[in-house]
Formats: sequence, structure tokens, C-alpha cells
Amino acid sequence: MLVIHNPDHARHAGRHEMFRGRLVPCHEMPQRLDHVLAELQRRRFGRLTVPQSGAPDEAAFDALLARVHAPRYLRFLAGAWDEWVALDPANAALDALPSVWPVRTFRSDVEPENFAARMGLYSFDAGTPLTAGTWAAARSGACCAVLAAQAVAAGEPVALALTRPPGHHAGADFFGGYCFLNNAALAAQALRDAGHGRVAVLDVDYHHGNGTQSLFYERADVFFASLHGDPRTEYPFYLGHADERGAGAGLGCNLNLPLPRGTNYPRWRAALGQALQAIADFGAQALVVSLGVDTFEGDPISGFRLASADYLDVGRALAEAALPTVFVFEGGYAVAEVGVNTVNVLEGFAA
Ligand code: SP5
Ligand code: ZN
Repeated sequence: MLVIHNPDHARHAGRHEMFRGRLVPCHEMPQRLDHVLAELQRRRFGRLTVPQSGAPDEAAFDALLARVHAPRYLRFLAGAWDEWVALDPANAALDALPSVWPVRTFRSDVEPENFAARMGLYSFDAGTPLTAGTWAAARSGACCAVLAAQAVAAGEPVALALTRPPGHHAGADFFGGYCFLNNAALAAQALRDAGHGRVAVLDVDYHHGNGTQSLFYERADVFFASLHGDPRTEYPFYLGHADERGAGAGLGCNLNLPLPRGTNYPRWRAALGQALQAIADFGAQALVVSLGVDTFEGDPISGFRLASADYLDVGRALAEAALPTVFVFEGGYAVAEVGVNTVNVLEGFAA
């Protein structure tokens, strides 16, 4: 299996996220990816490649970024750290976090000049710190996802974009949920551009992939299916209900399968079967998997009960779709086990 590793991932290393009135250490840390890499090497699994800095075709990559994300959002992300430090040189030692948001009745068409106001305009939570290296890490990661998709479009049966920060909560013009650029959506768009007429994104992260859903909600060429904690009780709360089925031309091309906290593997596996059947019925020609392993029973911020061995079976089930597949690494915060669980999926898929 081709594995495309983001060499810049550790440049994004947030210190704190806001939780119950306090700043607590970030769950989304560089060691997560290091554990996956170590496990790949331990099992001698995967053909690891590290793209040279930047995209092979910078102009084409930037054009793709700007079709998935809003140009003014990309401009903001690219310059945000310098603006933050320009406010006060002491800010260089701190993460930037938003603290004010334009909710209902406010305007979002006018971009304020104030930095804090723009942080809020372009985000939806205070759990996603922006750091000195965030833009570099996110941009290189997005590039890995696109390269993985292009390799699969060129005949590689399966590829993994091994990257962080994750992507599935990021929308056209907002960050949140530890995500800045939507790697899975970029991979899906790259597959479409390379000639796959119908693409499916299957999101198995514990949290609903609100960003990915929103990007494709009105499109008939990309099917989005997600298994996740019920948003009535689970983050990101405001999207991911079963009655969200797509809109306009995309009506019927969105499938949400919310599951209660405490869901065990047999029940989760039945939902996966449902999602895979819907993807087959859609007639997908390629598959992008948003691969979060925060469904693990030991995950510190999630509530499902999958065991490490279950991930081998998840991989086998995904392989039964018999589609060219791009895996994109997303969540999973039981840091010591994230490597074993992720590589179990990949090994089950390859078997
Ligand atoms: C990609 C992904 O999995 N994003 C998940 C974002 C979840 N953010 C909110 C988590 C709130 C839980 N914080 C618990 C801290 C207790 N120590
Ligand atoms: Zn997650």
C-alpha cells in the first residue's frame, strides 16, 4: 500500500484547547502520527513516500485548494500567524484561539479588519489552536491527500494520506474540530478531476464529518456517508442527523448514521454495512475513507467501544467494496494505540 507521509505535520503542535472554562493540553498532537509511522515500520507494512516540500505543480494545487475552500479563508489562514504576532511580539509564545463568533443575525459577508473578529468569522470552536506552523503543516497535508488521490487515479489500487492536522470538520471557509483544510474533500475532488465520474466519501471517524458533508451537500457526483456519535449528545453537535439527505441536485447523496454513545462493534459494523450498500447503490467508482480511529474503546474524548482487533475486520469490510481507495488519516486520541488500530485497518484491507 502506498503511504504518503506529511513531512511538515509536526510544525502544527498546539499547546491548549478550551474545555469547560480551562485551557487543557491538546489531544491532537504530533505523537499520534509518529505512532502510526512506527507501527507501519514495525510491521514492515506500506511503501512509505515523503513528497518533497510543496506540490509537484504548485499552481494546479492552489487552484484545487481554491475550488474547495474560499479564497478569502485561504488568505486568512496563510497570514494569520504573522498577524497574531504583529499584535504583540509576546504572542509568539502563545497559540491563537478564537473567542467571538458571528452566530445567527450577525453578518459574515463583511470581513472585519480586527484579527480576533476574523478568527471567529473563520472558525466554529475554541478547541482548534492556530500556531506558527499550522498553515505549513495543513498545506503540506492537503498536498499529500491530493497526491494520494492522483496516485489512485493513475492506477494505484489504494493509498494512505498519513497526515495531520486532520480535515473532516473544516468547511469551505471555516476551521474547527482540530481541522483547517479538508483533506478528504480535496482527495475526492482530485479523483473527480482525474476522471472518476462518481466518488464516495465514507467517514468512519467518531465525530460527524460536518465539513465534508457541507462541501458536497448539493452535489450529485460525490456521495457522503458517515457513521458517528449522535449529534444530540456528541461533538460537533450541530450537524450529522439522519434526516440530512442532501439538497438540490445532491438530494439522496448524503447518508448519516448517528449511533448512541456506548455503541459496540456488532452494532457499528451493521451500520458500516448499510453505508457500504448505499455507496454501491450510488455506483461509486472510487472511495475516499476519512479514517479516524477515535471509535476505539480507550479513546479519551469519544464514546464507542471498538477493540483493537475489530479494526482488522473494518479493513476487510472496506476492501469488499472493491473500489480504488484513498485513506485519509483523521482522528484517534488514544495515542499509544492509534498506530496499532490504524495499521490494523490497513492490513485488514490489504489481506
Ligand atoms: C478530527 C477530530 O476527531 N476532531 C474532534 C474534535 C473534538 N473536539 C472537542 C473535544 C472536546 C473534548 N475535550 C475533552 C477534554 C477532557 N480532557
Ligand atoms: Zn473524531
